[in-house]
Amino acid sequence: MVVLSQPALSNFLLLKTCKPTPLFTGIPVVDLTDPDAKTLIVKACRDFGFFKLVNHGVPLDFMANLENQALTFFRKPQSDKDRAGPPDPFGYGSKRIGPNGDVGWVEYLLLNTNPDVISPKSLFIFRENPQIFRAAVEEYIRAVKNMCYVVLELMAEGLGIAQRNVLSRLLKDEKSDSCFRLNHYPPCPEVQVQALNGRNLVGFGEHTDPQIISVLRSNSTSGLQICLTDGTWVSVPPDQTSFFINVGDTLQVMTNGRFKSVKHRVLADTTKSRLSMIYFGGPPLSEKIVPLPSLLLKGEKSLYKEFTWWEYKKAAYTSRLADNRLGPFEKS
Ligand code: GA4
Repeated sequence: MVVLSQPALSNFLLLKTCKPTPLFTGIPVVDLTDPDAKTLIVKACRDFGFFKLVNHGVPLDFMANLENQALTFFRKPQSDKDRAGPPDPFGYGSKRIGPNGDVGWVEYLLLNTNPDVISPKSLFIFRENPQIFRAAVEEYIRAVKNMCYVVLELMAEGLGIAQRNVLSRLLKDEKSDSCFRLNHYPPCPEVQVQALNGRNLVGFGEHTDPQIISVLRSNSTSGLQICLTDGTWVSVPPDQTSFFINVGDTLQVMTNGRFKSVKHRVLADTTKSRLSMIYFGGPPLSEKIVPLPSLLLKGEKSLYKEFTWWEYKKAAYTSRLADNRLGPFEKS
């Protein structure tokens, strides 16, 4: 990976670049109305830690509305947007990701998914057109959460677990520590395209998501890449009508490594802007993260030390994006 240091791009950032790869045609697709959905979900989570979900039942209007509202926010003058920051962790952020020096060609809004907790900053985010933007976020999140419960219940069934809600209960819990992110990747500046020499700016560097599950929807601009189990990076063909589901680190532990949290990253486009919205479903802070007992075969031991979601999250926030965050929690 080449490091590009261009004062014209920014006077303080070292932005990475990356070679785009051809669009991959092998992404598993799960139709939520298919009687076989549970089997296909489990297979995709084992083989890829990732799949595309179609016939999901979330109205396309909800996606389009939120996309429009988000773009209205991101088109505001920088000084207006900055008043909704910094992201500590919720609020508006630009180029800096997390607290430990990661950067990317991205601006974003990180929000709590609990509508009862309205921080002064989110009040600011929603200040202009409050009803419209806030309602669009809430309507979208409500629908995506419900769909996500269905996916997690099918997943439990597919894993042969009698207690269908063993995973979904963690997200349904009123103390569920879930969050929501709107990412805007502006096109790479015209003057820089030549300097990039066929490479793209990294919008969001490679990482795995710490939570149980992530549900992503983007506009029709490509950029998302996932890392296959053999280490190859492939580009995910965008589909604005579908969702992309990621296995997170917590689900990897709860399945004792049967599912792998998928490494992914986003490259900025040279001409089009990319807008993505991601719901990160996490458990309550006090939840002990251990393999699901009903999944363990006779004599099978946990591959991981015991920890709570709070302990994992604390450790995650002292890590860099590309770190192997589960490493220190693996039993030697
Ligand atoms: C990755 C997944 C989610 O976007 C996120 C990210 C968080 C942040 O942007 O503040 C983190 C990153 C994410 C993992 C490691 C830490 C925390 C940035 C970072 C360097 C909101 C999350 O929960 O973890």
